[in-house]
Amino acid sequence: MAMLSFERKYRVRGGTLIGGDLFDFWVGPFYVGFFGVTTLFFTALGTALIIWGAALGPTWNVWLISIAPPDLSYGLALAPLKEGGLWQIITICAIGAFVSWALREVEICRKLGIGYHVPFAFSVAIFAYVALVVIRPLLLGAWGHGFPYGIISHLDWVSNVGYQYLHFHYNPAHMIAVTFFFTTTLALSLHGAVILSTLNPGPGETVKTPEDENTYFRDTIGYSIGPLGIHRLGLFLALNAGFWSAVCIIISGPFWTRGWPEWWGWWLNLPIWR
Ligand code: 07D
Ligand code: 07D
Ligand code: U10
Repeated sequence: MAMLSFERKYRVRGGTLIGGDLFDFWVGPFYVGFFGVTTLFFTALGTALIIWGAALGPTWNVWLISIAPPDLSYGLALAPLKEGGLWQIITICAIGAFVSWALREVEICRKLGIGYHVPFAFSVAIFAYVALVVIRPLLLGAWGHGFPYGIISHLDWVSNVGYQYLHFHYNPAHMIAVTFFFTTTLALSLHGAVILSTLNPGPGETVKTPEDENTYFRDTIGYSIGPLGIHRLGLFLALNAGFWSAVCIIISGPFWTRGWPEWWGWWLNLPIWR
């Protein structure tokens, strides 16, 4: 079915989680919905506050603009706007916008009658962000442990926090997360490549079948996971990358305060070596 006639067919009322028919309409290609409105509200407010924070700061250089969280001495209290309070409200707006976006995705899934896989996947990204700016700061007792909102400054934060634990590569959950990230790109490159090789052959050649895809992998590595399986695997790998990232930063500080290389002492202390 052509895209435009398909849209006419499915663009019907219903499936909303909240608000009934009130915002159940489209503007151009965009579905609006109650959560579209809340997305726009939080995005507009958050962006305006970032621009205000930038105006207070020393630079308009887009790479250097940075909105810092409050000093550690404020603990878990609210800080004055110019001393981290802005960061706190921007964080609320960011979470409000991300969660609204996920719920708008849910409403669109309900309209289409498809599974909730996409909003579920986005929820894992939101979880990683919340781990950084809410869960870990709460466990450490100060909002000052969140990362600053700036393009270069957030890189400085990652490096500084990494070196606080001497050698972040020794964090076992970071190892698992990195491995999942790498495996995700391997899986996507294999999948993209095999699909193009069969479905987009040279001029004059015929399009091949999923059997050819299966056979290719059976011939090379002895096993094919299949056309549905590769998508399950891809989602599994990608969600684990985000999930273990959240784990690796939540345990750094709240559950392990020394350098990460030292964590591996358990291996040297195994009774079998004695
Ligand atoms: C391609 C989808 C499109 C999204 C894009 C990002 C903004 C920010 C805001 C000026 C894959 C849009 C960017 C809206 C502008 C202001 C105030 C997604 C795609 C194009 N980072 N990070 C980047 C964010 C964290 C790290 C780039 C966000 C953690 C490292 C971009 C978050 C840690 C490097 C960016 C976030 C961390 C980057 C490219 C939130 C650990 C890089 C992102 C909300 C996760 C790379 C200069 C990209 C870079 C980079 C955005 C969090 C580490 C500016 C929105 C604190 C090591 N990050 N980041 O393509 O070039 O994502 O930095 O959590 O090297 Mg970051
Ligand atoms: C948090 C982004 C969420 C985004 C959301 C959406 C918008 C809208 C609008 C485009 C999680 C935002 C949307 C704003 C945009 C439009 C229109 C994603 C998030 C909700 N590391 N490390 C990781 C590697 C080192 C350190 C994760 C590799 C060093 C610290 C990943 C290497 C030291 C932290 C990872 C390496 C160090 C991490 C990041 C190599 C520094 C974290 C991915 C090859 C000296 C962070 C939860 C992620 C983390 C993290 C990879 C090296 C420190 C596994 C490959 C040794 C402190 N590192 N790292 O989490 O786990 O994405 O955060 O050397 O905090 Mg690391
Ligand atoms: C996949 C797939 C598959 C496909 C696919 C895809 C996965 C089966 C069939 C999809 C994949 C791709 C297309 C490939 C490329 C994608 C990526 C590389 C991922 C990264 C994507 C991007 C970088 C694009 C990001 C763009 C976004 C998020 C759109 C932005 C949208 C808006 C701003 C509007 C949002 C709408 C809302 C909230 C609803 C309400 C709407 C309205 C009221 C109308 C519109 C209003 C506006 C535009 C105003 C905007 C105002 C804002 C934002 C406030 C700002 C305020 C200020 C003060 C500045 O598997 O195969 O093929 O295709």
